[in-house]
Amino acid sequence: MRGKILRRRFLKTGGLAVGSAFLMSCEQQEEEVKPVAAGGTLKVVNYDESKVPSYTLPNPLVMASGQRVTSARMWVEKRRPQLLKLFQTYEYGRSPGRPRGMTFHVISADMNALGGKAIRKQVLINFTGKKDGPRMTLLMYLPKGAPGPLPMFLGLNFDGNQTVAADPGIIINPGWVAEGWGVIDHRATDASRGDAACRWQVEKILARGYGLATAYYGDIEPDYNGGIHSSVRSLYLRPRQSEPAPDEWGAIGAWAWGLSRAMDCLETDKNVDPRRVAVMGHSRLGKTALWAGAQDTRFAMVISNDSGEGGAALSRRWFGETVKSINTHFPWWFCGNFKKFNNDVNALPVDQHELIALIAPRPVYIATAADDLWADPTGMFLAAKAAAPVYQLLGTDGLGATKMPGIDQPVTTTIGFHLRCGPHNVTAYDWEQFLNFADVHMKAS
Ligand code: GTR
Repeated sequence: MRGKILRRRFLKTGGLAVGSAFLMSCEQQEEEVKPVAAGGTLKVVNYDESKVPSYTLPNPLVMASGQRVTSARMWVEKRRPQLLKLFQTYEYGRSPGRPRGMTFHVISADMNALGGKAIRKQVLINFTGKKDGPRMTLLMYLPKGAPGPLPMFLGLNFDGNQTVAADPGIIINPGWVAEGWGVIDHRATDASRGDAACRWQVEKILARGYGLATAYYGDIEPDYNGGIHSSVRSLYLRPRQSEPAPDEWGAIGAWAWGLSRAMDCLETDKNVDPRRVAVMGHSRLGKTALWAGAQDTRFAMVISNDSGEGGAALSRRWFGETVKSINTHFPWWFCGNFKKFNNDVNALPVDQHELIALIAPRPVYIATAADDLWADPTGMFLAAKAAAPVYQLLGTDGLGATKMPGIDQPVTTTIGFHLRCGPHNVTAYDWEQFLNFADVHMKAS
């Protein structure tokens, strides 16, 4: 329940605070609290561009020693591993690799799904191969009759695979899900089928010649404080260890790990082209998609929608959500060390433009929404822009905009970007841009 309620509550409170101009420094801001209707408290948020204090971003092309990165080779061999280690140590935590004994079993296949437009497969991924071990179900749709192997979008969903399309053949997730439409006592019912269909646009994706693979993020870790004990993370706790060490993975690390396990599975499917898999996610799962793509270079493309703080938005920019706020409200998302920067974000050895840079030279698309100020659309654009020198060093065109593009004016250079009109969500418009971007950068095998 917690995950969904918090998600909704914060969107609301973030919205209520829009327009509040508070003349104060960052330090003062952290001390201030403002009561909200839901009965909780919300740190005062800055939504006033003129109040953003100046900040200096770390240069992705300068080594920790101060030495400049002057070649693609130096980036790949020296700076990239250094940055990856910093993100692991201070923000998302270290994750384990592929577990031994993992198994994939196709538990359902339909060659005539969605009125004959699709092939639908459901694959049980058993992470340890043990009978009672943790598992996730990967739902796959492939366009029927399209010449394969096919390019794919892969993303985690919030409420169970059955919410992705109103397709009676999708297995209803039997585990804990957040309260919401068609959910009774944290168990999904038939009524939840297709509840998130507008966020997935399955038919549109298939009609454009792409497949879609998705799994429920709660199969990897349910999204609440203490969810670790029903998470794959608990498999890796050492005897007498009840919490991960300060540099070990949080829930975002676990969800990203799950995406890599889904990729392990896709690699075994003859209908899928594993060199053309785009990892996609929205909001907290947009943060997850970036972290998955940064670590796992098998993902050919990364699409991050409204990812905000801890995603594509610059942490050092005081606008919308802050590091302190996210660590306070969602302490299980990041690693323990990240909390050390709650009151001194400028001491963070990295910032989010360097997360984007870790994906280079692979195409990355940063989608934002004009009313989603909590996620700081400008901060996401500035991060994309500050990642561009790395993309250019690696021989790509970087980001084809020097100023924030207008509403609904997508940019489709190797770093892609758009500012959609409207609120925090994934819409048909967003998917059209993701598909256009994929057509430019991933269509040809
Ligand atoms: C918000 C959170 C954001 C974003 C969002 C979501 O409450 O503050 O960072 O991730 O939830 O995932 O829906």
